[in-house]
Amino acid sequence: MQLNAARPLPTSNTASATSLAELQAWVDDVARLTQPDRIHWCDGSDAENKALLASMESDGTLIALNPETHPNCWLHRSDPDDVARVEHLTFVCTRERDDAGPNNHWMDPAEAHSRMDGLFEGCMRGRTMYVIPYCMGPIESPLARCGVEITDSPYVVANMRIMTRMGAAALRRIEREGSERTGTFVRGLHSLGELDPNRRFIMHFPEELTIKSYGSGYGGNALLGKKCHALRLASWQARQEGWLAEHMLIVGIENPQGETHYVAAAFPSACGKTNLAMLIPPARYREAGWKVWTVGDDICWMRPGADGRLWAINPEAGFFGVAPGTSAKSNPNALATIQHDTIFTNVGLTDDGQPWWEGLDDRVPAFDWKGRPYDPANGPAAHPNARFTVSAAQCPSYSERAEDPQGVPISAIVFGGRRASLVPLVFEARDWTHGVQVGAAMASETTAAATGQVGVVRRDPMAMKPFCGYNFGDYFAHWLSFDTADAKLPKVFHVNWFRKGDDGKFVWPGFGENMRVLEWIIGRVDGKADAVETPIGLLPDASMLDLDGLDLSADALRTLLAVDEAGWAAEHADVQAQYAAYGDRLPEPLRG
Ligand code: OXD
Ligand code: MN
Repeated sequence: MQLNAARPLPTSNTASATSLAELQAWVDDVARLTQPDRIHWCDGSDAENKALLASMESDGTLIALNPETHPNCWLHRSDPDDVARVEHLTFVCTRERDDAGPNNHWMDPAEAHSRMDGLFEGCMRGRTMYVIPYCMGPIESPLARCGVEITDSPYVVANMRIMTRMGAAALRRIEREGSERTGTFVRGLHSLGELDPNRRFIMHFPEELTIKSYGSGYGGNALLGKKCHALRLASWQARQEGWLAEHMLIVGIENPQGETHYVAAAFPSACGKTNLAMLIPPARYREAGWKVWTVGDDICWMRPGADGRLWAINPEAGFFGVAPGTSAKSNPNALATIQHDTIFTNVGLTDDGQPWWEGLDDRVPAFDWKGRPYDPANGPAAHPNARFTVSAAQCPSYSERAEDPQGVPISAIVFGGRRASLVPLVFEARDWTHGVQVGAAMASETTAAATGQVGVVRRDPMAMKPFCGYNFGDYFAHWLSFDTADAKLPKVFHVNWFRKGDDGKFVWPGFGENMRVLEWIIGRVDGKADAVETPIGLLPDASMLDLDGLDLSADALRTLLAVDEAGWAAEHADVQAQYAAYGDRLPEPLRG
């Protein structure tokens, strides 16, 4: 393998050397600690990527998929004990414990550094250390932020190349920001270590803009630009600087008049953010001229613009989507996106080398995600948290505005979770403060995206429980603070696609049909749709939604749109009981 070991040299004057000199000093320190055999500075080029993929193919890290059906696609089988985020091993290490809050695991920074440095000592002997400069957000965007990840995993390099703007352009921005003193970069140190779950930690040091991750190669633990930087550290920075870093998709809804409203929607992991971001409207809507544009499927950075509106970018450049359940029915755009140049992780395989997962189609796979001949007695062929990593630019519905350095203006914020009971299909908050209350009270059933029990309802405020890098009490106060005199804030909604009937089946058809709910939401934003006032907010009745062509019984509609006041009183009491942990930090509007 030909890899370029050259170090970056400052390209202009001595002042510009500052950040690169700092970067070089940090890389030298890390190399002294971890003792790699080689150091490779990633430039993000095609040649570099090709060489890395070839070397991973030759050592078995990647398996080439069928080149006829899936050109340039790869399968990675991870260690079976390393398939999801590990929230119990993820820490926020602030000087004051209360700044991390009861919503995070906390460790004293000095103790955390010494524990991590103990793990990192000599861990890259025999390995290559990759230095990955990356930018979260379009390279020229004032809302974007840079980081550098050091890793000993070529799989991480290949994934970071898809998920971020990685390489030479990011390094130039780091250099420029250093010389202009306009920004600083996040430092992320990662090693696969021994992939031992007992020697695994994901540590965040927000006050130092530093991440240390050891012992896992799984996306959310190892692609440090994603959850660690773009959510946990960015949420901390965002609070200090007056913006928001959120676990939200961004989608553009274009009406038949050609006007596009951008909606940001927060759902917990594996609750359909990718599907909603890539929604294909039902035929009637398409014929009438409705279109849906994908800006992002997981993370949204929003900042008030000069016009008082919130302007948002997707800091990522790719999708790290959940494969199981993705099909021609649930998400045709995703399926089209992942036909080429995609890395699949922990999916099954057909006998002709195609990726396969439960819910894709009715073929029978030949191998499961562990590489064993498929036997249903061993469980599903694909791990329930099997993933695809793919460039967003390959998505047929990718929005032109996704690359706009200024971002897109947000008309509506939508919160949602998996709730089998109580929570109606959709409701609107009365105002911003109520919207914050609604988001803060969110709950959802847990999924396979994190290790632990699946299907248990837990509170997940703004879908940020695993990702907020500071005390939720302060976070809620930060959200409330956006309601200033000249702000033109988005309307706030809550949706629930996952309501079940007495027979245990989903009542709402979901997927493309969610367009009907989005139409009502856009109608509310435009002042064109009606709503009924209820104790939990503003709801449509059945006559206010376009339900044409849907086979929903009167009973089903009652289930979807009724407000069970006694049930909501119990919900409120549960929310208040959980808030008690935030003590004085809980802002007044969330009390009582
Ligand atoms: C993700 C997650 O991977 O939320 O996006 O776990
Ligand atoms: Mn996510």
